[in-house]
Amino acid sequence: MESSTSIAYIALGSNMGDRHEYLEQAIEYLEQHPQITLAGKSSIYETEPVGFTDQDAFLNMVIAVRTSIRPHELLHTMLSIELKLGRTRDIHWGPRTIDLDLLVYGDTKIESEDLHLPHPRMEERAFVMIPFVEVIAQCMSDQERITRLQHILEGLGGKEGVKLWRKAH
Ligand code: PH2
Ligand code: MG
Ligand code: MG
Repeated sequence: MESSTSIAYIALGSNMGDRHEYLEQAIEYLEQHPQITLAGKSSIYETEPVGFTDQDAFLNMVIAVRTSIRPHELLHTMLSIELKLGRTRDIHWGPRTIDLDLLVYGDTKIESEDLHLPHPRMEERAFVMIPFVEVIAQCMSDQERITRLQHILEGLGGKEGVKLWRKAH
């Protein structure tokens, strides 16, 4: 791996078919990329659908990866994995085999048409913040940032819709 690497955080979600298998397969595909290594993994949570509520419950988790590829190339890799795992885009916010969202890429800030970093709505979503805070505590040494995120999480609504499904070991 090249010397210049960053830690990126990716949210995974599935609410169709074998949800757990889709999460596992997505992680496997990411790890197959020669410039991506897994750096951390949250527990898996079963979560009530947010936004479009007339759909099945999700499994959600967050992973950390160490990578030397740039944010847009990482996003492209994630989109191609979604396609390989049968993702279609029929209903906005509707059911999906797998959804991979890039949350954070190091300290990079991006505002482009297809990519906003950090993810602009992540701090409003308990199904993202609960696993995110769990995994950053494994991977980040920036205690100030961790504490700030823990405070946001404390004040966040919708946490009752997020239940531990499989604890990370
Ligand atoms: N993703 C959405 C919309 N609503 N709700 C839950 N619980 N989990 C998700 O991953 C999710 C959602 C759009 O990406
Ligand atoms: Mg999403
Ligand atoms: Mg998405």
